[in-house]
Amino acid sequence: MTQAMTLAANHDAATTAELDARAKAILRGNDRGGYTVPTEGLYPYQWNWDSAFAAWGFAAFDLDRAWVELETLFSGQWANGMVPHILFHREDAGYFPGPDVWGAGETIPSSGISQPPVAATMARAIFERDPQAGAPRMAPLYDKLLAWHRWFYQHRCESGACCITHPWESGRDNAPDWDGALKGIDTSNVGPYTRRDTSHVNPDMRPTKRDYDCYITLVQFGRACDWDEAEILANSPFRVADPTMTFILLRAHRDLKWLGTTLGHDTTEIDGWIAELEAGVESLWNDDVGVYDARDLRSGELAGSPSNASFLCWYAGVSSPKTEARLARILSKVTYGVPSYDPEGPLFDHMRYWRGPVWGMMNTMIGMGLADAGLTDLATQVRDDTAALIADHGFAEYFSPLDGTPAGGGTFTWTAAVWLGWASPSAQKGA
Ligand code: 9WN
Repeated sequence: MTQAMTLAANHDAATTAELDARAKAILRGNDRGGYTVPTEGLYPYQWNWDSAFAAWGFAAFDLDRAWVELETLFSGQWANGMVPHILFHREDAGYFPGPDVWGAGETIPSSGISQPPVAATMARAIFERDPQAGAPRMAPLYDKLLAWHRWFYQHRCESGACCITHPWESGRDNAPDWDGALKGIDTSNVGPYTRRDTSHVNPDMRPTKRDYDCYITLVQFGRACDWDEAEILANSPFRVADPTMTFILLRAHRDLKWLGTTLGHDTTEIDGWIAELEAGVESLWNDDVGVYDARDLRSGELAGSPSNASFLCWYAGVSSPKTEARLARILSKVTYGVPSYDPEGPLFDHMRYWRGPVWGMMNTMIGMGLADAGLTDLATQVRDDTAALIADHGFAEYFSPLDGTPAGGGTFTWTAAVWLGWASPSAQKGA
């Protein structure tokens, strides 16, 4: 029994039913009418991959609301197929950078970049709960998902890996994966701005000032290009192939193909995308560090960052015995897996955002992948660690892998969704 499992077994603070009820109340409480904010205050808008997880969480108790979440997300889709990483439905001074800084959006003011495409995978899971009722909702959504996946193929896939044009696009904002690529960015013209995140949460748990200068410089660059992908591709100082994006997109393609086949569509185009990513993903393997790694497409260099993105390989249907051993080792070093960065790595920081803390929704994808691959012991360990973390430390945005200290925002949507959809003992009974 791992340390986390022992903690879970011992805890008597709340029953499963109480935790299920709390998780549902968090989703309801973060519901702003058709979309769910990640958490009150810190993130007052609709975020892309958060919303896909929210939809899946709602599906545990309100299928109609689950479909509405995805429908609202795709109502902000651009004509070129891109689905933005933030939809600014209603202005809120509590978040920076807001719509005035991004200067983007078509039907709805939005950011100018995307986020990891978990939506097809979550749409499939929701559809499978009740295919008959879901069919009229899934049919129009399928076309929109297909257009988004085509956008990834056209604008983000290079040599078989999926890249990002901004650290925020990966969803792992300040992961050490981007440190090298960000080093050369000149931020001297960024101008004055006021961050809002550090007034909501402890700055030590957030990206640094230098990180933010780079983030805002890249937003200003994209806006100066009028968010034209060809111009961004040609001239952006930041273009990095990302294991998170690559594995999540590969998995999403497989689920989209399943949906297309089920709905009676020709999926030949998707087959081509799958074949390219299957072949290309190995270009991200870093044999020196023993992980799937980020690669700076400007310099060609691998980042040398042992992050939890590497453990998404099974979720994408990619088997990797070396990665199994690495995961087992990392889990043996922490109280709660899976840390976002190897605790034995030089940059490990147990409370700083994507440089060490555990994220429940990453664990969910890792755990699901392990289960699909038949790696039952590891899958169970990752799920039990996640359940113990939430049961003992609440529904926080992220947590210390060393002692479970909750960090970032509280009453967090995707943590509640992860509980309802996967980590809760009641989710396992229903599975
Ligand atoms: C920038 C909403 C989002 C998540 C990201 C997470 C964080 C935003 C921020 O919050 O990023 O997109 O302002 O820090 O890194 O994964 O989608 O929960």
